[in-house]
Amino acid sequence: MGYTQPALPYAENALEPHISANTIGFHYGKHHATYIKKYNDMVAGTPHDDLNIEDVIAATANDAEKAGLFNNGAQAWNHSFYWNSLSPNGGGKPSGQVAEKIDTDFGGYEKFKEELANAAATQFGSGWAWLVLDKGQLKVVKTANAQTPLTNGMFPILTIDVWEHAYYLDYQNRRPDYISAVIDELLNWEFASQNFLDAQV
Ligand code: MN3
Repeated sequence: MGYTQPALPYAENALEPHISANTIGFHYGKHHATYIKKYNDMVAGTPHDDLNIEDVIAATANDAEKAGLFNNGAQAWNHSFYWNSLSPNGGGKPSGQVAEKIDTDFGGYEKFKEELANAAATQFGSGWAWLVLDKGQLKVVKTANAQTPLTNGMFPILTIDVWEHAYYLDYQNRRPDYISAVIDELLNWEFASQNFLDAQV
């Protein structure tokens, strides 16, 4: 059935000055679009073409012969989730049920923030840092390359892309500065709250 790139949920310049329109233009318009094109080219005419993308990701995880399909499908999904994890009105402390759960499971927002920033900074090479709900508990995890917590039975709540293409035009080698800007100014807690509620069902 293929996968259609979702519209960016804000203008390309909406995350400035923290992430530039130039970065979003390449990241959404080239990197994400290319993963989706390759995924659609690879899945077309195969038995996997009857499945939605989440099921294709699950079916191809850890299958070396399907690595190309998995990598492009997972990157298509991860990036769609990342665009929604950011908001021009985001950042700072959450409120509501997800905030209470962060207090319970991490011992407060500041400890959560430190753990997320540390995971994002220490992911060696390309990958992702995530807030997930795992067996009823909020956790921070990191994944390499295209890997996604979807295939480990976890519910993603928020993500930060730490591939160099996510920050290099704006921050060059200063990955920690990009991470701080995302956490303090951009994380979309409305999206997180909705994911947290959906994961309870
Ligand atoms: Mn990326």
